[in-house]
Amino acid sequence: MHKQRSNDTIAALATHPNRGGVGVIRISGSQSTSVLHKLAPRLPAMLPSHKLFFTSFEDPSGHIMDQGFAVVMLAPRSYTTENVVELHVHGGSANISRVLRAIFSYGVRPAEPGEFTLRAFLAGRIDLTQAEAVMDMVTAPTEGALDQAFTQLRGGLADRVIALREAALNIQSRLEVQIDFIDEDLGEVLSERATNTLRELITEVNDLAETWHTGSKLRQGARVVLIGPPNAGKSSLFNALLRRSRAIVTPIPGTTRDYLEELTDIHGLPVLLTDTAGLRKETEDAVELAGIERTGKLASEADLILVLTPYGAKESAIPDDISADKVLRIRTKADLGEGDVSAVTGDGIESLFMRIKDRLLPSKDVKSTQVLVTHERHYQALKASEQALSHAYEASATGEPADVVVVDVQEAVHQLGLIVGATSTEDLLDRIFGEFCIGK
Ligand SMILES: Nc1nc2c(ncn2[C@@H]2O[C@H](COP(=O)(O)OP(=O)(O)OP(=O)(O)O)[C@@H](O)[C@H]2O)c(=O)[nH]1
Ligand SMILES: [Mg+2]
Repeated sequence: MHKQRSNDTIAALATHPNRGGVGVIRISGSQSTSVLHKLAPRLPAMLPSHKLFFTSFEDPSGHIMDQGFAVVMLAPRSYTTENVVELHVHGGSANISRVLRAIFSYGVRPAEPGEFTLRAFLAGRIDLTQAEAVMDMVTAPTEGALDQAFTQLRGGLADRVIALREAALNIQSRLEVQIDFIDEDLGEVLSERATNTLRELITEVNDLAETWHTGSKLRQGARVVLIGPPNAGKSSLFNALLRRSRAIVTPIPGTTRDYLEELTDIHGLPVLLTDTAGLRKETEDAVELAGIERTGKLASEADLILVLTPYGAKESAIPDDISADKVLRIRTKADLGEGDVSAVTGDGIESLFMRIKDRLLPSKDVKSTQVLVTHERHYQALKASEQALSHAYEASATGEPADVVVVDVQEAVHQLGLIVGATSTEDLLDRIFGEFCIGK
């Protein structure tokens, strides 16, 4: 995808077409300023950097298309570190297409998804975790997710990973020195020190890796499924948790046939909430049976399953294949008697939000601005480096020679380097930047 890593000039709309009064078009590359002067010939020839100018924009035939603002950001003080021009034009899609067409007619090519950010990464202005955070900033569904993205964008995770990689590199170079050592005694002292440092490093890598269980839920959201017998009040509670009337509620058992999914925000945590068809064994209704089958599948994929039992009924059965540690039992219809929540009065809803959040985020008191691992890619690389370091530790503790131990330490350095992009492959970059939207 990013085969041409050349210095050609690229352009794209950076905002969403038709969704705003203003559309921002970004041009990056050595030709960007000369293209601006073709588009806006009335601008002074020498434009100061980082200053906004009001101007009109012309197509190649000299016809005035639009008027708006233009700003030049000269290298290296720009997003990509190249010469960048940004145009603020009217945001309609017809207008934007026409201005872009004029830009492309001057030899500029359309930017690929994530290509501006890729250039910022290749120029060393940001590392890979920061590049990934750019996209997270754009897609974050809740403020909690947003805080995490911003922490990562400012280099919170990169700093931690770089420090771990430095520590591993230190051990590696100590081992490399040792390989050439003739003096056996000094070699042994070094080896003992390396073993101790390895043990500390393994703990640190593991501590960071384990924050993924919280971080992934903050970024991607958690799945919470409501199950229970017909008429248990699932759809009513679903609506109460969403704070709006989304699902149909009736006194007729079997009202919900298919499942309903909605994203909600529980104290900053994005939660995909699912209302399901009531579970009853004796039904012969084909639609209801299909719904019940789906409920089982949804429950098996959920992070948390709310099992509802209405006031006065005997405890609802839990399907066999559901693990107990994912279950939170709730007594509904508390306005009629003893219970946890009432969808009618709203009693117990706030404390249910807290209970759901506590169950989903295993580490209590986690601040959303704390450094957490939010991407599976980072988690996998941390785990791989932890494993390599553990191998090295065992080899070192059992007196293996330095040239054996060093191989695993090198692997750990490599894995940590993949996270920040100190080492990267074309494949990896394509995978990461291919998920970006155009214009970022
Ligand atoms: N008093 C009282 N009634 C409730 C409460 N929650 C639900 N109900 C009533 O119970 C009946 C069933 O509610 P639903 O929310 O449709 O139940 P459900 O579990 O989704 O039922 P199915 O979709 O048929 O499986 C309706 O008549 C609701 O008005 C509650 O908290 N208090
Ligand atoms: Mg229902």
